[in-house]
Amino acid sequence: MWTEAQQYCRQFYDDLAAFESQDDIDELDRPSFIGGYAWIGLWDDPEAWNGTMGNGSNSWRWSGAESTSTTGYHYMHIERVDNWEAYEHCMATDDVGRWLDVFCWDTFDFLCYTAQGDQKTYTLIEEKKKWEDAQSYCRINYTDLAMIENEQENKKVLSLITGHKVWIGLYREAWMWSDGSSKSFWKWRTQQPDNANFSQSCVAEYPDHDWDDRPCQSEIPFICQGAPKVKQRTVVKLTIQTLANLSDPETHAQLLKQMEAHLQDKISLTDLKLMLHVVHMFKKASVDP
Ligand SMILES: [Ca+2]
Ligand SMILES: [Ca+2]
Repeated sequence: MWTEAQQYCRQFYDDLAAFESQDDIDELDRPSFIGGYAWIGLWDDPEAWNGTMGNGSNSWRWSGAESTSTTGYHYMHIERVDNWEAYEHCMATDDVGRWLDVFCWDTFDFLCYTAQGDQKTYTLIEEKKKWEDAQSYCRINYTDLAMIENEQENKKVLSLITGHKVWIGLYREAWMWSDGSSKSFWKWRTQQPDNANFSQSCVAEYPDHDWDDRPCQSEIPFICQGAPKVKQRTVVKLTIQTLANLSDPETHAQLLKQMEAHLQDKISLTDLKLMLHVVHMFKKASVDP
């Protein structure tokens, strides 16, 4: 599973591999014996956008605020927010006002709004445009494409648009790198991504380094980035002179406890384990010359 691969890479390396340029790909030393797909760190976590207004870098954003939702309010038709063919990254309403994701290049009537303090006034424009063109129109003539942040505002909207399918001001920038790298470079295989069967939100690369979105549950090899994490071990040697019987378990435990308390004050260790090796030293009897 992709998430298990992510967990593994984070534990033993830095993270799943991210690629921001062709140079990054050229540096990749992919073992030739792995012939099939291997997970990389790119995904489009549905929990950030599927029926929810999340705060991920791939979540829905309001055009009017250039940011994700602060109220979490939405009126999505959840089964229809499905990122069909992996390219439904703009939000329109159906004719009863429920929100669904559609291709940004589709053309619909649209809803602009004007902000006056906390109040929003909505205006229906009956002119079919692509999302981006509708956004430009609203920004020139009003405040922006409609931003709807609570039920009260949605009531105003519903009374205006019933019977129309309209653009509202929601869009998202799909995909995110597990390590937070910027999404500036793409290496998709022809006709990918396609979100086949509405179930592909994790990305694997082929041996030729082209990318394909695949079902996240697939058990396939994966590519981590970063040097392997090595556990650091510090050995401290102490010499103790005592008359106590150190082979007695209770004395042994007591001594360990005291040493631990003593050491924790002096050095900061996250995982302190003490082992006591008892060495009996016998002093040779000195002989007077
Ligand atoms: Ca859809
Ligand atoms: Ca695919």
